[in-house]
Amino acid sequence: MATKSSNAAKKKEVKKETKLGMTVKKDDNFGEWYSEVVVHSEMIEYYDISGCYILRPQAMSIWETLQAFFDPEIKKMGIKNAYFPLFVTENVLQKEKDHIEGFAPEVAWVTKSGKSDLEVPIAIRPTSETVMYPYFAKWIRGHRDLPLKLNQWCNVVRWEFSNPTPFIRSREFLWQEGHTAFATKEEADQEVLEILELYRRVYEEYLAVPVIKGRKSELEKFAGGLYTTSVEAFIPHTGRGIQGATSHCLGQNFAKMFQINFEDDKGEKGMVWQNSWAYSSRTIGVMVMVHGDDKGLVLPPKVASVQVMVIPVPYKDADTTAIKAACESTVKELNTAAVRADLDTRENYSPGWKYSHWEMKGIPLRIEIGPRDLEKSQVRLVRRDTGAKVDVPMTELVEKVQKILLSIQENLFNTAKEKRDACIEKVHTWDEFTTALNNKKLIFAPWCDEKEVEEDVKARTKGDHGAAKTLCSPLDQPEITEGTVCIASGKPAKKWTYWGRSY
Ligand code: 87F
Repeated sequence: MATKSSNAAKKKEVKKETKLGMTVKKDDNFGEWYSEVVVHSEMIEYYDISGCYILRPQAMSIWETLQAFFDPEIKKMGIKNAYFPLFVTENVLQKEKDHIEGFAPEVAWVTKSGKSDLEVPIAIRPTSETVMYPYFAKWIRGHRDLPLKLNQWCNVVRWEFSNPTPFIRSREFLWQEGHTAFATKEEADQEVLEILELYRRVYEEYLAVPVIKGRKSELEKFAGGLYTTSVEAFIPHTGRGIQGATSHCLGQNFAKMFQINFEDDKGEKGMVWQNSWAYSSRTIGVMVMVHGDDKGLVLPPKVASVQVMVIPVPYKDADTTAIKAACESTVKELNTAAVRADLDTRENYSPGWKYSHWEMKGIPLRIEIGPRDLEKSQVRLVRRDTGAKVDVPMTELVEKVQKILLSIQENLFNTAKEKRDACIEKVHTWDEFTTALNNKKLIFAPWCDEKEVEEDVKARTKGDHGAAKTLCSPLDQPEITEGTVCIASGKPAKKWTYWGRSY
C-alpha cells in the first residue's frame, strides 16, 4: 500500500507532467514556488546551460513595455541610443584595474574559432565601460562635444557561480546601460538623480513594486566609480533586500584611465565627469516574487500583455452561438477602447480549467459570460488580485473594466507596500539588530558610515543564509537626534541606513 506522502509525491509528479498547475505554496518552499510560477506562467523555459533561460513572449512583452516607457523618457533628456560590440579585448578590459578587480572570475572568454585557438582570447562584455570609453576619448575634443549621452539596449554575460535564478541571477541578461559624460560634476550629479527617479517609476508605476531610493555604502558601491545610488526592493517571504537598479556617478576615474579630456571655452584642459546606469531583466523577477501567489503569477495591468480574458460559460442546453457572439463583441468593444482583451474559445477545456489556467498566467481580470448573463445583459468580472466578483451591465462594460484595472494596479502597489512596511524594523541597539535579522526584517538603523564597521557587521552576522549588509541609505533621511549612536560601533551615527540579507 502506498503511503500518504508517496501518494502526494506521485500527485505532484502527475500534475507537473500534465502541467495542471501550481503544486508548491509560496509559504512552504519559496524557491520551488518561484521556479514553478515562472515556468507555468510561460515566462521562462529552462535551458540546458545552467544559469541561462529562455525568455518566452510572456516575459519579453513585459520587458518591451518597460522599454516603451523608459526609452522615450531618456530621449527627452537628450540621451541617444547606440550599439557597441559584444566583444572586448583583454587589453582594454583590464585597463581600469579597480573596475575589473573582483569581477574577473565572472568574465566569459572566447578562445577558439572552429578548432583553432584564437591568437588572443576575446572577452564577452560583462558591462561596457571599457568597450565604450576609448571612443568617448576619441569623440570628445572640446566643450562643444559635451555632454555626450549614450544608451544601449543589449545583453551582457556574467559567469555567476552562486545559485542561478531566472531573471534574478542569470548568466546572460538583458539590460539598458547608459553612459554619459559632462563638463561639470553638477550636471553629472543631477542626471544621477533624474535616472534614479525613472527607475523608481519603472518599479512603482509599472511593476507596482515599492522601492527605496538611496545611496550605497563605500563597501557596496561600484568600486570603479565615485558614488552609487540605487532603488532597493524587498521580498517579504525571504526577508531579503534586492537591488532593483543602479545609477552611478563615476567621477573622473574612467576619464583618467581612458584620457577622456576636453578643452573648455577658455582653452583650458579639463577631464570629463561621467555617469553610468542600468536596469535589467531582474525587474521582472522582482515583480513575480512580490505579487505572485499560490495560484501563480499576478500581473499588474500596466505590464500585462493581456489585461482581460473573456471566457464563455456554455451550460448544457445554452445557446452557445449567442454566448460566443456576446464574448466576441465584448472583446471587440474593449479592444476599441484600448483595453487589451482576448477570448478563450477552446472547446476541449472546461470553463473551470480555463479560470485556473489564466489565473496561473497572471491575467489581471477575467470576464465570464454565460446564459444567465446573456438574459440579464450583463457580464461577470473576476479580479485576479482579490478574487472579487462583480456583475456589470453590458452598457457599462468599458467604463467598469477600465476602473477596475486601475484599481488592481493601485491595490497591488498598496498591498505590496503595506507588506514591505510591516517588515521594516527601526532598531537602536545591536541586540535589536540581530533579533530583527533573524526575523527576516528590513532593518533601519543608525550607522557611523565606516567601511570597517560594515565589514565587521558582515563578519559578525555570517551564517548559512548569508551575512547582513547595507542595502542603502535613503536619500530621504530622518533627522539624527543628539546622542544617536551606531548600532554596531557605538560611535556617533552619521546616517540612517537600511540593512538586511540580500539577493
Ligand atoms: C562583472 C564582470 C566584469 C559588475 C561585473 O552598474 C565587470 C563587472 O563592472 C562590472 N559586474 N560590474 C559593475 C557594473 C557597473 C555599471 N556598468 C554600467 C553599472 C551600470 C551600467
